[in-house]
Amino acid sequence: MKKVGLIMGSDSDLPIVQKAASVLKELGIPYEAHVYSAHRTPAEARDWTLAARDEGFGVIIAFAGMAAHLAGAIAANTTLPVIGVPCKSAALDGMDALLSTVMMPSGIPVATVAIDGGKNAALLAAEILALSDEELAQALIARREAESAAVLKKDSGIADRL
Ligand code: RP5
Repeated sequence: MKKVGLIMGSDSDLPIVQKAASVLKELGIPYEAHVYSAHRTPAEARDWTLAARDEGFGVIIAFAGMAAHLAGAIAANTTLPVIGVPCKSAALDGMDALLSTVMMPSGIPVATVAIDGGKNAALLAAEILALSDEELAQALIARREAESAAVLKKDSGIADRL
């Protein structure tokens, strides 16, 4: 199976990266994590990205806060699918990173998930890999069914809580 690259702009993004890593682990998807900043280590971020396809990566998830250009900078150097996770910071509550990540100019796509949306980023990466992996596709269907069952269980108990 192809690997997922988890690239964070700073280790302060780690709690959001952990949300993604735990979903990938649960689904048995191999991943590799790095701290590469688009502005502090642009050469390392570029070199890793240029080698990613040959190294067996199928999807890259980029996590960054503030003026978050990491996902876009990575997407500029690969045609692998790049998922951007805007990370919340103190000043603007993540709106800065959300807009910086989602408003990519035409031609270089970044699939942006919610602010601090590490879990959905991993699930989206899994869905992309599942296009060519039937076992993973079935695991995602089973996961959805378990989530539906959990909601229906809450539904059947809600009257007792009112
Ligand atoms: C971004 O700036 C990082 O992705 C992080 O979310 C934010 C703060 O970085 P540090 O101050 O932790 O280095 O580049």
